[in-house]
Amino acid sequence: MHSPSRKEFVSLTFTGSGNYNNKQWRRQSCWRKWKQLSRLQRNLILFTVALMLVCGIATYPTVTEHFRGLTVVVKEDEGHVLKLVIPEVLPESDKQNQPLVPEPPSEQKRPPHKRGPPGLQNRLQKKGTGSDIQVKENPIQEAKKADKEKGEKPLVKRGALIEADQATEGGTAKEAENKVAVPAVEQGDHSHEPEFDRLEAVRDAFRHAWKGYKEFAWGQDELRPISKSYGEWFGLGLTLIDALDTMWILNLREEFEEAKTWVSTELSFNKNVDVNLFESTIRILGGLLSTYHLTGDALFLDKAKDIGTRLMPAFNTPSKIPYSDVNIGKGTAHPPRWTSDSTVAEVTSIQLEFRELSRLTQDTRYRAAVDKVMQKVHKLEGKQDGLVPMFINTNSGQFTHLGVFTLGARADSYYEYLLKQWIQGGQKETELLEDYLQALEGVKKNLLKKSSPNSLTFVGELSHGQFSPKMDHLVCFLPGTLALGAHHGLPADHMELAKQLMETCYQMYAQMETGLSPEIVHFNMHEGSIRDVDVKLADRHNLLRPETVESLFYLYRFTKDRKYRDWGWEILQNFNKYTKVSTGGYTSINNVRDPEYPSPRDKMESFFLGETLKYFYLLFSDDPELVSLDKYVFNTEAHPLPIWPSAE
Ligand code: DMJ
Repeated sequence: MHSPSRKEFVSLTFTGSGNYNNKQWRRQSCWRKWKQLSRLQRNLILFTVALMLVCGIATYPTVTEHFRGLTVVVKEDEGHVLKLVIPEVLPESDKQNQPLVPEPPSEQKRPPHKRGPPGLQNRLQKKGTGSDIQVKENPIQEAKKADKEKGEKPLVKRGALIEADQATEGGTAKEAENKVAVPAVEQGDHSHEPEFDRLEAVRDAFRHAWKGYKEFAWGQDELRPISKSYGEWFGLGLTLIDALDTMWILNLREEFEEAKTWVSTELSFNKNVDVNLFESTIRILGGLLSTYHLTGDALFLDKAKDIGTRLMPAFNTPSKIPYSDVNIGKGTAHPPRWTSDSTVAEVTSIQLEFRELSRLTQDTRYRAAVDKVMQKVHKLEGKQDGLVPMFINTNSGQFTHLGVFTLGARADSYYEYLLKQWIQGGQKETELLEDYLQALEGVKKNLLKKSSPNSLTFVGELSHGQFSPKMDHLVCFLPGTLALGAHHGLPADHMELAKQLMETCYQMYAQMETGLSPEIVHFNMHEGSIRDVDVKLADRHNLLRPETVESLFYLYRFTKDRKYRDWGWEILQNFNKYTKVSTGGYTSINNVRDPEYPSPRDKMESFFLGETLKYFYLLFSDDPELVSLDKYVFNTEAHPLPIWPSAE
């Protein structure tokens, strides 16, 4: 019998001086040593060898494809490490639902430029070298392949949804983050897919958004999709009205009829409520007017006239520059509590709607009020090369906070409406055109710069002579507006600039880990920068805004360059992946830089239905007569209004 101590310690020694040529001796020696081992030791060795064998087989793809349902291939490390869950060790029921979970990329793991160099990003993905994960030979993929071989439409699998059920209303950002389901679908190349599929995908997205609104927020201003509730702003069914013409354009007639019934039976503007003049003009008045034009239904014109008339007290100011807020029930108006200033973009981006209301009703008061604002602003001092400050005083009628210039928040749609009013009125109002052209020269001279290292053209800001390379997502309306101007006969270099800025706006999406743009970016300008775009912590949110998709639509309509559609398709897929809530609706998110925890904000803005989805649909539609840009001009909330016949 061996002593316990001998059993416990065995050393296998291989000496360099042994007779290695004597094979028989070696076999005998090994066998003897093997026999000397305890059963436990032999079992341990056998188990280790077996484990190594299994691991070897499991990582050898051509073998595993025959035995396993799923093979995961990491194509390129872009900061993600995959945790593999081998399906065989799971119960059958779990296998079907098991996502591939990318580990949250730590700061060290993150390469500085995650999504490939600008300009290359799209091409990389198309070649299939840029995507993180490919799922091969699982049943869905096989079914897709089989469908394709049969010539049938392949099954399009979507990303995992944000699970509303798992989130708490009013939870902390961290709590909310933990509720986000992780996407489980590959990002492949869909550029070959027929436009029909893309149009259907937009209709699906609309239906999904509408489902949430209908179930949890019907007749209210905004859906809160995570908490399955709603938010009130004006208490006027903002989302429903903003979405009316989108439903018409997307040919969602059933949904449209339901909404129309609500407008005719429930919508009343006789309410003691303060509304923002600009927001209610562009969303409600604009939405009702365009729906009237598309449908010919007088109900919408009656409602438009009602709200338009109730907003008029806003213009009763010493300067005739309107107040920001109106009580539509009492007929009183006032500036915000803390100032007597109004925002320049707000007082100069209500003209298309009030002018059209005058034309339709033959009541000149609406147009007179808004034209006066434009005439005053045209003459004001305080501009720099046609660029306007962000505030204007309702008493003095003068610009305030002088010396700060942006094409982003508080000034953006001033520039947009200069051009669009000129188009709306049949290109006769030369002051508007002059102001527009001068402002563009001002942009080129003061705000237009190139980023490093990839020379993206961007529009920054100016503060008392100091340039800041900050650009709001809101500025991405500009490529579309420039292209629209060029289409209506303005210089061809406007179109060239539009194309450059369009690329920049696309990169604001493509360079983010979720493929969705943040609210604000800062461009790098110094030589030797590693990447073009930086995002500050406070600016990482995405509100489902439309501007980039809007510009893609214009650029595609005028150039027919398919890349604009493909960029739009990528963005739509990323909205589906990171902002879609499983129980209905889409949510704005807090963090576009973290695909694992985009952190839902629990709010679906009305412009997602009014603008973003509408522009997606128009981008993918092949019908140039579906809201022809020679017949209509879109207001800043994507509501098409007619270009006036030349006689008017
Ligand atoms: C919309 O209400 C309008 O497009 C407006 O001009 C800017 N803000 C939002 C969308 O981002």
